[in-house]
Amino acid sequence: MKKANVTYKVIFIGDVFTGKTSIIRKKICGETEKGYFCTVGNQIYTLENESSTHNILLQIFDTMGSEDFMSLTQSELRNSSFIVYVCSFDNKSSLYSLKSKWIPLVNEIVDSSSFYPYIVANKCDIPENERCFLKSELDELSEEMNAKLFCTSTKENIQVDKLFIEFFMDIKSHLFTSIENSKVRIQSLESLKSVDLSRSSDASKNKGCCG
Ligand SMILES: Nc1nc2c(ncn2[C@@H]2O[C@H](COP(=O)(O)OP(=O)(O)OP(=O)(O)O)[C@@H](O)[C@H]2O)c(=O)[nH]1
Ligand SMILES: [Mg+2]
Repeated sequence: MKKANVTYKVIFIGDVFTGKTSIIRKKICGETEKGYFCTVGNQIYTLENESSTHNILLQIFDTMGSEDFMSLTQSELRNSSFIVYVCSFDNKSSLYSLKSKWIPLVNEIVDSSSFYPYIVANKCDIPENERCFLKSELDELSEEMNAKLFCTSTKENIQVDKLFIEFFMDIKSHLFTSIENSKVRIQSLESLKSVDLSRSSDASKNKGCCG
């Protein structure tokens, strides 16, 4: 049986220098960024995976963290199945920005039930005593938002693969639920049909009674 093709969009957002590009390129190209090259324009990468019934294509949008380009990012948020909020352990304000800027921006544009929120705290190779915020602050935020939390390091290759595997796991369970839902829909349509039939026989009975 030919498998159906499905495409899901993932968008990485967050302040400059948090490591959005590094995370994506670590997974897609296997490379660790040596220097800093600020992203210019939204870059799109693709990643494929299969389930027993579908070929799944992940379209990954790498955005610019700079305030000047927020309108470009804004237009890409729509139709995203996954929104990944990125902050980094070397910068306290990158976490603060998620709360004050990025999360409100998303809430303004898209319905919270239309995507899976993820929080990524990058640069977890930085020793705990040198980090600019505590893991407990992330736990609190992820719980509040019902978001999955990943602490990644592209430098030491920590949790980068796991993050992308999790997208596919969510997609597979979503697809499975949709298939199950469509089965339920078919079943309920069948039961509706039998209700309709009995109603029409009732109606004809009534008609006979009144006529
Ligand atoms: N220590 C450490 N540094 C990292 C890690 N990931 C990325 N970096 C460094 O952080 C800097 C910023 O990385 P980028 O991936 O370019 O950041 P960005 O979020 O894409 O930045 P913009 O495109 O400007 O929004 C670079 O110098 C990277 O080498 C990490 O896991 N650990
Ligand atoms: Mg970038």
